[in-house]
Amino acid sequence: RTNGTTCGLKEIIIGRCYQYQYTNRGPYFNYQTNTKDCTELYEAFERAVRYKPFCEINMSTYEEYFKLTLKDIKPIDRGMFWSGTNMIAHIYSNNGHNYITLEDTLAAVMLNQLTWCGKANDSIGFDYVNCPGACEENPWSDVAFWGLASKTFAESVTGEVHVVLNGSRDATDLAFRTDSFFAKFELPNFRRDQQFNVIRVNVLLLHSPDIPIREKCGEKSLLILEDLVRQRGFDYTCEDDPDALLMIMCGNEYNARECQVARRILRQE
Ligand code: NGD
Repeated sequence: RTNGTTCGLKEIIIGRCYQYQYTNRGPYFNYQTNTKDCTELYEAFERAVRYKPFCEINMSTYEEYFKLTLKDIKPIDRGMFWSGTNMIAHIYSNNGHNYITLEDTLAAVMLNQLTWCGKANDSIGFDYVNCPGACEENPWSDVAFWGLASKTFAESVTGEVHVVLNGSRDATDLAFRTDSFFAKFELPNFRRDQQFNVIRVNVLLLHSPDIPIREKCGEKSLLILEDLVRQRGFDYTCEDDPDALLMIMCGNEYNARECQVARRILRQE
């Protein structure tokens, strides 16, 4: 990474928080119960990172931030996770109207796609020129924010859970990678208590139109995932290219050969 802290970090975070809470609200928003003070949330974030060298942070750095922003949500049967399918999964989740991904929560909306790193002995306290990539002496700094975001979100979901995976990644990058955020921070943190429980993990396995299929349900890395899911006591299902998701993919790749059939069927009178 060669970029520094995003210009206007504070204004963007506070603005996104207001936007999320005061313009997006609707009945579908019942997964976040109370309205929060945006300045207070920004200050919790700032206390965690400002003046602090990037390589000295870890997951506990952000504990207070996520306690304030993410601890009170409870997606029931609507929690959605993704790996290698960022864009499609979010078109499908539809800002929390349909499913709820981490990125549909206030905690993640405020920081998604932003870059930041603290700077010690500095009046501004953020480095706007350059943020380090991974730190050799502290691999946790790199995954501190999104790792704890993933863990906290995974602990909040109950009932049915959906995972959108990519079965068209190239040979070195399987649909279920054991070093992904999903494998390291989400799946291991699904709850299985008496009243607060994940019941079933449903895999939605996507294959990009006209791209060679690497893995289908029941093959290779999907077998590893199924094992892990069942070991933890959850039911497991896997579906290749569910219609709703195929339509989204074909909406983006209208001219793909594999989308022609769907188009003809749609146009039949
Ligand atoms: O080692 C890493 C790394 N690996 C992936 N990514 C990484 N960022 C690091 N700093 N260090 C980033 O995560 C990269 O920008 C990818 O675009 C993104 C997702 O990686 P992907 O597609 O391989 O899937 P993962 O399983 O690793 O992560 C997606 C799941 C999903 O269920 C979200 O709830 O984990 C959550 N998530 C993780 C990382 C980042 C969300 C984000 C985010 N909103 O930026």
